[in-house]
Order: sequence, then structure tokens, then C-alpha cells
Amino acid sequence: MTTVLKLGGSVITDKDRAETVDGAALDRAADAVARAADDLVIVHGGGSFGHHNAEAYGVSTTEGTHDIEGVTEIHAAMKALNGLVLRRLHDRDVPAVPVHPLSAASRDTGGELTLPAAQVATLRAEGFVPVLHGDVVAHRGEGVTVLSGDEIVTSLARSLDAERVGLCSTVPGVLDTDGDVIPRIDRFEDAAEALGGAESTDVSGGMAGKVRTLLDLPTPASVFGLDDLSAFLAGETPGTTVD
Ligand code: IP8
Repeated sequence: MTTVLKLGGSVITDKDRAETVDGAALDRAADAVARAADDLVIVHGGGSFGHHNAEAYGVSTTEGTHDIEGVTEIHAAMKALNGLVLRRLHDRDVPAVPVHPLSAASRDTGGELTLPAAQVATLRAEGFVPVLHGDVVAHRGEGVTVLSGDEIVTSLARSLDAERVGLCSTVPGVLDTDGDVIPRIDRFEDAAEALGGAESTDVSGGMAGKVRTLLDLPTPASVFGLDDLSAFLAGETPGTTVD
């Protein structure tokens, strides 16, 4: 039973200090994974890694660059964070293997993503825990653009036929206007008010964009905070279930 888990960049890094992990949070996440690592694929975001480099070179999920220094810097920052995540997992004997999307994925002129998953599936079948990360990817007509961890999660959830999808976030779930966790969202309209209205078109990582994308998945997904990561990995459905 394959689980795709996203560790939010803001969860595992210190957002206020460039290229700095939140060591305590990353330790907690790694502890939870080590207790449960079974048929698991991990994807992590950037947090204080990668985003400022992308901004400096004017690169987003739609605006690309051909500047080799930009490509190299953004990719290197994300690989650096990936290395730090792997080290924490290896310290706990999790057989984590890095998978860098830049080496495999691409977008067509319309921005449609192709992310091959055979290597991820095979690594998983062989008992490894593939660890992917937000990255830059080749984009026809744009050079490279940013590929967010959320896009990777939804792509892998489909191609691996994942039974479970979890987004470990800085909040304990999707929050309503009173700040309480909405236990279940079946339609965008159920949470539209809290998410900034049905017209919201945020696709770049905001909660509205996440919910829209997760609603399209064939698999129910959970959005929860770090406190609930162990419960999620133990098979529970903490936080908000988006189905
Ligand atoms: O934090 C970031 O991935 P995300 C990827 O999941 C970058 O949006 C900035 C290269």
C-alpha cells in the first residue's frame, strides 16, 4: 500500500533564515518516518531553500529562465536541502534514496508535466524510500521553470496508484474562518469562504491551490500538521481529508 508523503518546506526549514533547516522539526519528521517507513515515497518542498534563488532569477512555475547560473543555483539549493533530509533519515536507518526531478521531468509548451515514475516505483519495490524534492525542470519554450513539491505529489499519486496521500503542513489542516480544522472537504465550495472564495486561482502552493489539486486526485488526501505525522503514517486520517 503505497503512501506518498509531502513534507512541507516551511515545516522542515526555518523560513526566516536563508538555507537553514529547522533541525528540531526535521528530527521529529525523520523520527516519525523511521517508525513507519514502509512502502513510502517522500517529497519535500523548499521552504528557505530554493525559493529565494528562484525569485532572484525571476523563475516561477510558469516563467522560466535559460540562465545557467540560475538553473544551477536553484537546483543546487534544493539538492542541498535534499541531502540534509537524507542524512537525518539515514541516521535513523531509513533506506532513503534521492531522486532529483530535474534529471527526469519536463513540461510541454502548455506547462503540462511529464514525470516518469518507473525508477521511483522500482526503488520502492526494492525496499528503498525514494525522496524527491521541488526543483527546476525543463520547460519547452521557457528554459526551466519551478516544479513544486505539490505538483510532484499529485503526479506520483496518480502514476504510482498511491492508496494514501499526506501533506504535512505548518497548520493542523485546512482551517475555517474561525481557525478551526475543517475535517472533510468533498467539494471546493465546502471550503471556498475559508480558502478565499470560489474564484481563487492560487495554484502556486497556497492552500486553495492545494485543495483544488487534491480534489482532482482519485485518492483521498490528508492535510495535517507535524504533530499528526505519526498518526497519519500509522494509518489514521488526522487533520483535513480532501476527497
Ligand atoms: O516548496 C520549491 O518547491 P515547493 C521548488 O514545494 C523550488 O514549492 C523553489 C525550486
